[in-house]
Amino acid sequence: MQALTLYQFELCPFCHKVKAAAEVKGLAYQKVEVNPYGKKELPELPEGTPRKVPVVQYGERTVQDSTAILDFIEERFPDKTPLLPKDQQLQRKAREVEAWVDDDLAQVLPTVIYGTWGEAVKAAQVTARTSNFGMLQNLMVRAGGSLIMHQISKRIVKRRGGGDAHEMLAAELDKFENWLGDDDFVAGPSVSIGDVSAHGALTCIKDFPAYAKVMERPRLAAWYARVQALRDANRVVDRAADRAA
Ligand SMILES: N[C@@H](CCC(=O)N[C@@H](CS)C(=O)NCC(=O)O)C(=O)O
Repeated sequence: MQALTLYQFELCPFCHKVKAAAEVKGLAYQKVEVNPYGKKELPELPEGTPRKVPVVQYGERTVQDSTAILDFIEERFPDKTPLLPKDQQLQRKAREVEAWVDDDLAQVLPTVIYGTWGEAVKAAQVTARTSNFGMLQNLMVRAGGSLIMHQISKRIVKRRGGGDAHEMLAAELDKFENWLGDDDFVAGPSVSIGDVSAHGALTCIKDFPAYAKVMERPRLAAWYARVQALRDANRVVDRAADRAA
């Protein structure tokens, strides 16, 4: 199978959603890191559509938006670890969890990555390690990106009524744990788009202190390890083909 090409930012929760889905399904992908200033690496996109990551290319198809991308790969590769439950009620729940990841979890995560100046500096260091850019460009992109994200995080916290970013994340995780209950996966007996969306988004904070808080929750930690095991078992990453930006 030809690899998917994923245009991404390393610390973007929506891009991590796509990586989690591709890995659980056993689809090879190559990453192209996009410079947030100018985003020149992006392929041609239809006029009037947002120039945001993730974007996936597969053959002639270019797909934007993580939810549309997950639908596309599900449609294109239905037999590889199906992520959409056949049961309509379970499917609705899986989609509901995915929508919560997009609208709530992915919004709150930057606030614990970049919320304080200390966290923003740490974020610049983490992304610097994973970058394909040259040294000077890397420094500018990462430090500048962290600065902007720090401002954005302050706005997100304000928009959500203020308060502590880590408490906001805890409230969102409570919601997920309620959905999960004592089950292995969030929408029925098998892994679904709900699980890969939440798992992918949480992967974003793996190198940050907030991750330890997630892992203090036994049921959540067990679920995280369960989905991780599927990603690890099925992953086919075409790392050699990762293109420098
Ligand atoms: N609804 C989109 C959201 C994508 C999104 O917000 N991406 C951010 C990065 S996390 C982005 O590309 N921002 C760049 C910009 O707005 O200029 C999805 O699910 O893919």
